[in-house]
Amino acid sequence: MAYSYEAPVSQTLFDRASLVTPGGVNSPVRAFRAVGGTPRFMVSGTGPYLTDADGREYVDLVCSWGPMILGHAHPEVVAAVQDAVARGTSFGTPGEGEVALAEEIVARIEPVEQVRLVSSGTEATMSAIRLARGFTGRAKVVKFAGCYHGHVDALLAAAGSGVATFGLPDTPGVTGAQAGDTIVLPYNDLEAVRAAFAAQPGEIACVITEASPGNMGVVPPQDGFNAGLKEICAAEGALYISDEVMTGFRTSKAGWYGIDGVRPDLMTFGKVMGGGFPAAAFGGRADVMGHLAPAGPVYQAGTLSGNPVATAAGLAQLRLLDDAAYAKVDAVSAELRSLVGEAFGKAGVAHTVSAASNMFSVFFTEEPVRNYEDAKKQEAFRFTAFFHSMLEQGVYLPPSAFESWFVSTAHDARALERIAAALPAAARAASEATS
Ligand code: KE4
Repeated sequence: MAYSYEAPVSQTLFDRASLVTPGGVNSPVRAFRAVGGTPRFMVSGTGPYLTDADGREYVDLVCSWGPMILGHAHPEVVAAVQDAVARGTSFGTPGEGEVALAEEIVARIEPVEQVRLVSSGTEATMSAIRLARGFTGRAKVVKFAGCYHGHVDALLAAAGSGVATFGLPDTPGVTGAQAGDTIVLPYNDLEAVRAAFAAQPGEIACVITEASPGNMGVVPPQDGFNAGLKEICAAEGALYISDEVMTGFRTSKAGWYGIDGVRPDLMTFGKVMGGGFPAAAFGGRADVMGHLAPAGPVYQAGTLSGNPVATAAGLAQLRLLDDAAYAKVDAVSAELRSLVGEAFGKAGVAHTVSAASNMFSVFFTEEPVRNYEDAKKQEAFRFTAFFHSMLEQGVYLPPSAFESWFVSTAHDARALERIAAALPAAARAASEATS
């Protein structure tokens, strides 16, 4: 597909990057492989805007995949970082900032009695899985197709042939042994979960789920699903792990837990809690967390865990996220969802705007989307045409139909007007697209 708008400086940078880094990127989704074209190399961000290496400004609807809930370069977050960095960047010792961030998380999220800071969401989920296995003495892990929990070997598994069969490696490099203890089930299917436990009684250490999935597009848990997972895990002696790396501190002050009130045994966090820096966490029941080294036998560690600059950024951001901030993000998301639905409606494009709190995405189908199989049935080629029309008009969407869109408190009327102005032509491009 030829794109009328080229990005010569980004292309030159991409050519350079591709010589020294696989695929030219440090995280695959950034390479635009799902939509084609030249990945935009961004040089700065302010509020709801990003500017690329060719000097083009975009309204940003990725927000660094969730973290930038206050917009880019928020002055109070920048000031907190500048203050911290001037006093040194890493000491490899305990510090007051990591205590304060841990206290902030514990204060906000009642099921989190103790928390351990790490540097990425992947580290958080990997550690939570290990802790669940160490605490229960069991090996098996249940996850759901379409849910992404970072590039953890045990969680890069595809569904086996049947409900209770072992997971299969979903990528080269993950061994059968690493995936073999993972059971991959259809999302929103409690019967499948019950069947898996019945087939392997006493062997499943935990069930891990995105609290409200955003990595297959936004596919919310159906009523009672998360409560059902909690109930089954409690009855079976397994731990219920809610992955709130994406939803945490975004969908409410207490993340998705603040919405459904289902009490996990362990939770994972990332993105928003780092204020744009590498800071993530896992936490939950004190009796479970107490098994973690050095208090207990389950080993886990990290050179930059609780980094003083990262914790300063995360604390500054969380302390600014009061009820008014969440009301603003929710309102911006609701207005944008309405604009998007109206544009696709007028263009006669079959679509579903799927929302979970202020996270949302668009599926190019009007059939219900309850799981990954449903999501894959959409006419994703229409997203490609839509994406590039929006990009050419100065709106930066996630470069995949299977990702969540993100907004911030900084997305003001001017930013929404720029998005609204771009939507009609982009919706028409989606309508005229052919597979
Ligand atoms: P990180 O290791 O990328 O910090 O977090 C992994 C992770 C864990 N759990 C959930 C629910 C997540 O969404 C993620 C990461 N999300 C992706 C966006 N789909 C990050 C973007 C990327 O991979 O570059």
